[in-house]
Amino acid sequence: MNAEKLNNELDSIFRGQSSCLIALHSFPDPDAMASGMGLKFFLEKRYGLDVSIAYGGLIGRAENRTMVKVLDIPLKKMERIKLSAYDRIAMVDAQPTQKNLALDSEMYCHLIIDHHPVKQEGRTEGVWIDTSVGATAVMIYELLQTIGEKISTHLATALVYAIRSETQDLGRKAGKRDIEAYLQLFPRANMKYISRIVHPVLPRNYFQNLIQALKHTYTYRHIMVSHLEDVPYPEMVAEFADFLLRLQRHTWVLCTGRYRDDLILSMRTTHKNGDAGELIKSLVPDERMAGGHEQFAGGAVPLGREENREMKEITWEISRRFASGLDVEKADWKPLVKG
Ligand SMILES: [Mn+2]
Repeated sequence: MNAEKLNNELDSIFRGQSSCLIALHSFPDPDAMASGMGLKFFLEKRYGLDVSIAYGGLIGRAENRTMVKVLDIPLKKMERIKLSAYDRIAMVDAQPTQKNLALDSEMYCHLIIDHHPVKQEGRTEGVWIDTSVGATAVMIYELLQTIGEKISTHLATALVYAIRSETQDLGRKAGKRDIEAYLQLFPRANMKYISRIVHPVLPRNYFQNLIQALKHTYTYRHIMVSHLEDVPYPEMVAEFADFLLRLQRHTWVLCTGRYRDDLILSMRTTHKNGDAGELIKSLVPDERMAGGHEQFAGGAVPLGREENREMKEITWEISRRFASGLDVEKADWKPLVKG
């Protein structure tokens, strides 16, 4: 399947309809938001539909909040949406599963566009999944090219930022198509907007969270673990994992943080052929709740009413299995910072 082929299929899904809801995963990232924006534009132009974009959870990360503000992305909260008011439902950068919270898992999505591995085998109609690109935004760009409509500065900026943030400035899992889309969109994007998004204003509690996180970070040889306890928003776990991976001579990091009823896990490695996606599956009780690529992976462990003491036991057991998965038995963890 490619954009051209999908475009032919779309007629039977959308022609004659009047509205569509685009569902993003909960806690949407730049790729999800830009993809939603791009698909909205496509459906409006090609089928004259009334399109809303909705997400569950919240947008916590300062960069993502700034992106919504600067690019004026029209997002609605899923809880305020009346699903029956829409003729069609589309999902981008995610697939309907029990765990994406934004939609009922029974809900039928007429269209799915995603670059993550297939979560539910079998269905082909209205589904375009392509794991060979670094971002869903690239697929959306290719789809937009099939209709030849002029893309606005806001949309071009969103897609450019999505590709660069999802691939760490084209350094992580970026291939030929990612680079091509990026270069073609780049002249149409607004660099002042991008700069504001990349260097967002930070709330005071960001620094409190940072010091808290640093105090909970331990190292042993080339491995780091950090257990952030309660986090104000789930993406903070991945954000901090990316940050820690910059420590010299350390090549693997695992971060955990508790958000509501889940312990969120985020793993990173500098090894191009590391197997983070496989290793993280061995750390969670249900391997369907974890996954990723060579260098980055994420997962979740559902929690009960654990007290702090039990939480410590759980997270240290996860650390032990993480180290053991990297052939380090009996790690003698040392705090990263003093005091
Ligand atoms: Mn994505």
